[in-house]
Amino acid sequence: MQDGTGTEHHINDVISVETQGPVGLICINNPPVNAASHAVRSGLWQAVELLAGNKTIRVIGLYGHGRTFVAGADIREFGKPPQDPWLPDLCNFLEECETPILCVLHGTTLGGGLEIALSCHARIALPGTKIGLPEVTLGILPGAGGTQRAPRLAGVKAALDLIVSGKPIPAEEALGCHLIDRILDGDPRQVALQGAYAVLAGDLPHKRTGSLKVTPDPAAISAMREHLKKTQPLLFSPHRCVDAIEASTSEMTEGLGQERHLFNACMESPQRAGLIHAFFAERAVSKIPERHALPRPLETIGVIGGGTMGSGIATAALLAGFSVSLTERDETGLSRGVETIAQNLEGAVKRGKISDTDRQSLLSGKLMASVGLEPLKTSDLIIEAAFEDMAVKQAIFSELDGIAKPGAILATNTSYLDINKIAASTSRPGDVIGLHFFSPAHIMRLMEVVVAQETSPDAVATGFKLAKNLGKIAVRSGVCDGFIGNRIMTFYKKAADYMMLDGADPAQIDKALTGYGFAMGPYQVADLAGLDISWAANRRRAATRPPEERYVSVADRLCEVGMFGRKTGKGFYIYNDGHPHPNPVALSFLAEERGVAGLKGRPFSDEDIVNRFVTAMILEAARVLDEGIALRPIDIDAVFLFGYGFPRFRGGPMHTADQIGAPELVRRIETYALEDPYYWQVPKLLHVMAENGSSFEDRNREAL
Ligand code: 3H9
Repeated sequence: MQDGTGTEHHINDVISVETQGPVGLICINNPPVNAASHAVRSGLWQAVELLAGNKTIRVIGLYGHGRTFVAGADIREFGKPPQDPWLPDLCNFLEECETPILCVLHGTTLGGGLEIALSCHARIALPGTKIGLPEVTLGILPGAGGTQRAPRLAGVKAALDLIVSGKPIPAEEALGCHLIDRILDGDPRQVALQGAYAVLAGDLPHKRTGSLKVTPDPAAISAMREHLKKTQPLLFSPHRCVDAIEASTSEMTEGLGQERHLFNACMESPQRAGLIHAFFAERAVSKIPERHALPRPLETIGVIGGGTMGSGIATAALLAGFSVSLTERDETGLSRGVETIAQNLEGAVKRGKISDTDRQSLLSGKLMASVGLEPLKTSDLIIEAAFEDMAVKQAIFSELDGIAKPGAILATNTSYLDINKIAASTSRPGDVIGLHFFSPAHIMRLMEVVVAQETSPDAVATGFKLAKNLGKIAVRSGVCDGFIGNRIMTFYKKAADYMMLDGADPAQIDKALTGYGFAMGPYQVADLAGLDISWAANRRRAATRPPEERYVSVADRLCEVGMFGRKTGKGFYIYNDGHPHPNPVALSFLAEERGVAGLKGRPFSDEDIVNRFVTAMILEAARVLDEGIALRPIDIDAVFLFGYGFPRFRGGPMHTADQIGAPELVRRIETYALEDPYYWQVPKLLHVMAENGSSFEDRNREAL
């Protein structure tokens, strides 16, 4: 950490100081991301006090060791009793320091890290640095002076964009809006030293950000408020961010006071807990029992089937830089697949993901398309996305067994079928795994990695590695009908159908659930996915459906008259002008079905709809957990957050269950059971939790 001639002194485990003539250097070394933990805050305070008290030191250079300068406050400390010094006090202390402090930004200088930098008196970023205030994505606002100092340097409009979007910007843009003073190449320590001498020489001006005045911009403030009202009406913290930035036109101390008040309100909001849970869920899912196994090499990916799923998977693999071999049964299917991939890639160009030249070279250089399985003999990993039928899949896997090279991973994209049976049709069940993508596969972030009885640990590790390469979030699931996501969805979809039969119209159910924060309601989802998809599964399950189970056949009847949802323009809704309008045919089928069941239809409040739907989701999720299909509650949360449009600010179904509490969930289920004792049965796990007062979070903590 030191290669000069000065003296080095460790303040504590994470902060060290060094003197180089008139320059004092402070280094933060708190891997992995130099989060501003209590040790960092107290060590930094002491280091500045030490150097500021040394009359020979005329400038201080502050930098971070490792991959980044401080990436934010330590999120793990949120919700625990605060420990002095607080980050806001530290930032004020840095700003007040008589000795000028130069800060070097590198890596991802985010949140509290940027707030530290803004409190220093000059800032230099290394090329490639990403600079941002992402607090809003965690349900809070920059609470260590960020809402006051960013507008002082960059103006109200730029501060609004940075803080309300939460999106990091490149160093060049930060330079353009004066958040930083210079971009300089080198390692952080060298740049700190060089910058400090520039400050000493008067080449790099230094100033106190808090002493600057903000020019009011009421037009930008009200435009942002209007925008948020339309786009994020349910979220709490974006609106508070605007309030705090508006306060930056006051004196610094007054603005900081206002920021504190608004920050505390965000911290107390349940949305903060939900969003931070979602942040950790995204990272927790990779902590699987197989994480120490060595993934197999991955260069070429084979895809069997050129339908929507197969083409989407091939697109995702191409976009991640893999060579892809697409196969189909015949030329017609193959050209349809290639055409879909070409369209998907065009979409990626439009979204700015790739250039048109990239698109052309992916299509001509990385994609190989052929009829029959033979060309897959060189693929490292083969994903079958053929028709959802056990006999079809077994035939493919048995043929593949004779073609795929030794060590190739044989994956199925089945969404419901028993992977143990598919694996049994090969002589190498250890290589067989489920990789369940979600449609559109090149866009949706979730991928379930389904581990069958004999799947080897390195095959599982390879599935996770593939997900990482594709930019997806992989969740480990055991084998059952529908795995984690579709199994739970099949169950809660019934709760929606029963409410529909008992009196709530599909549009009311969808509206209540989107009002709760779901991206779409169950009937909008069904129309989008295609009613014909569940029609096939419904027919498959019909033979084993117990007589006590209520069954609502509106969707099946729509399929019988050719209404498959969006793809045919009609389903639960009609889409003649691009917008959904209730389909009278669906409503008449519903009325007929109510008549046959002797039901008049009773009113449901939106609250009742949400409670029944979410309770059903939690009920089946508790069973999935108890059976060991999901490793931990947080894995189930990740599935629903990243694959099923569950509102991120609510943290997922299991996090929501903890907010409701097991005793209340048991009470609800027992009440609903008075109407339908077959469907509403309290799962064993919820009974146990209600009795011993434990939570799903307790289970996460034990497992992680
Ligand atoms: C804030 O600053 C509030 C202030 O305004 C006011 C206070 C008063 N804390 O993502 P990765 C962990 S709010 C604790 O896999 P990458 C992470 O959990 C904060 N831990 O790496 C993981 O642990 P594990 C504002 C953190 O390279 C490990 O580091 N800042 C924090 O893909 C590696 O993370 C943010 O919101 C943290 N702040 O991405 C930034 N950050 O290995 C949040 C990370 O045990 N962080 N960890 O699973 C990020 O966006 C990404 O982590 C980052 C690196 C881009 C930095």
